[in-house]
Amino acid sequence: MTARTFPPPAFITFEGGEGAGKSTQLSRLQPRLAAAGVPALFTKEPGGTPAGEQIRAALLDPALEIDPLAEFLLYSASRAQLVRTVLQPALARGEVVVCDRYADSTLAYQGYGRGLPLPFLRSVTAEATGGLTPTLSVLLDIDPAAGLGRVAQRGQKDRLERADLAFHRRLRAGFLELAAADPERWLVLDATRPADELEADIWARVSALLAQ
Ligand code: Z5A
Repeated sequence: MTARTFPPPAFITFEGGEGAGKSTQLSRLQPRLAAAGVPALFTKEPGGTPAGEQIRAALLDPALEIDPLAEFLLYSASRAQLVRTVLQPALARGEVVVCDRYADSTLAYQGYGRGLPLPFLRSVTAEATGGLTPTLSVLLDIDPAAGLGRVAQRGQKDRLERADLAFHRRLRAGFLELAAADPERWLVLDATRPADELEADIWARVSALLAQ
């Protein structure tokens, strides 16, 4: 019997503003990978570990005022824990890792959004990630007014959803700039298109990556 050869480990991230449809597309990618027999680990940032979930609760608590530098370091702490205890071990086991947000969210939100210097963010992020960079990043791009409109029905807003529209416009422009600087890594999709079409485009790119 011929041994089954699995694709090489790949690290795929989903990025975008609020309400862009990341969770929707992640929940569609998961069964497709499973049906293809690809061992995959799905996780998210901030969070994905017991320590990270506690950090997440603080970061998204609307009652807490958190200084931008402290906020950045908390995202980095959650990421350092996730990379070392979850992502690297899964990749070492040969699994495909799919993460809802990763370091590019830091550059977009804390850099372009909050105004912290990008070289400083990149330097600390390189330490936190140990240099682990995504193979593929899917950017679901949406006008912030539309994205925030989609999530408005959810009730109480978290700390970042309460930030003003100008903040969300800056981070959207940031994501687009990051993607334009590294087109090989990024798949940029218009997130206002029907979810079925987006799912098909994402699967086409992911299956091509796994076939390489
Ligand atoms: N953050 C940061 O600042 N720095 C960092 O380094 C990191 C994160 C890692 C995490 O929040 C917060 O942390 C986030 C950035 C910040 N900001 N905030 N707030 P989160 O994990 O709670 O939330 P999120 O990542 O922003 O996800 P979200 O708001 O839940 O949105 P989503 O997952 O992208 O969307 P969705 O839940 O799939 O869809 C939203 C709605 O749109 C829902 O009703 C869907 O049915 C609908 N939808 C989805 N797709 C479509 C299409 N194609 N057409 C029409 N309607 C659609």
